[in-house]
Amino acid sequence: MLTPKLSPSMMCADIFKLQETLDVFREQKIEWLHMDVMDGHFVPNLAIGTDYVKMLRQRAGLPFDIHFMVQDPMALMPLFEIRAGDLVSVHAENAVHLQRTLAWIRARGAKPLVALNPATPVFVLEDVLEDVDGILVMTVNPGFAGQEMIPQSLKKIGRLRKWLDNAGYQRIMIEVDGNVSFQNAVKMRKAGADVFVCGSSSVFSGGGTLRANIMKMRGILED
Ligand code: S6P
Ligand code: MG
Repeated sequence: MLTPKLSPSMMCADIFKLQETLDVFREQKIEWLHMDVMDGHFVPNLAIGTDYVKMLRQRAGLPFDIHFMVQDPMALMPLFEIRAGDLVSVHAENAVHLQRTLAWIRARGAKPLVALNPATPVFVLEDVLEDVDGILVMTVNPGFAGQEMIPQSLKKIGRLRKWLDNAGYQRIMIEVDGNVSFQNAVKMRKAGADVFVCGSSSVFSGGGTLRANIMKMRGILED
């Protein structure tokens, strides 16, 4: 099993406390910052634009995990300065030339991931396993923070982990996104998840300070 890693969702961060938030992330050695890019077409919402990402690049000093929930990723990805060490996810549902898109991401030195909506079966990945470093399993329907995890997601994570391991792809990480609460994170980890998108259900919840919540999540996942 790969070491658990955290990717806090910047869509859930308090913009009035960004400096403080980034300081805590660096101090806590957060692995990636999760950026939800939404175009109002692929999902019924708009989120995180190019200027915001650019501004965060200048201040963050941490790699990004950019999740493109957009109709045409090839048209929009070049507007974001993708860097070596970033994770970049594109959805399988609308990718006609998925392999080409993944190769484009890899050519920029970033780690390509395919994202799957809750209703998308894992077998669509069969012919791109060589081209990815991870699979992002959506555990809610994408578009909004603050939703409930779809319970059958846990079985899907388990099935995917088993399939990847049996096929010799232990290196492929499974990222989980959507209602990764402290409670759900334990179940997701048991099922085989490696990267945890932490949003309003955990690190940005009102239940504790940001630092305390990150430490709690690390503790839970490392047990
Ligand atoms: C949802 C998006 C996610 C959210 C995250 C928020 O469409 O892809 O990355 O930002 O799910 O976290 P939470 O804990 O509110 O679900
Ligand atoms: Mg996301």
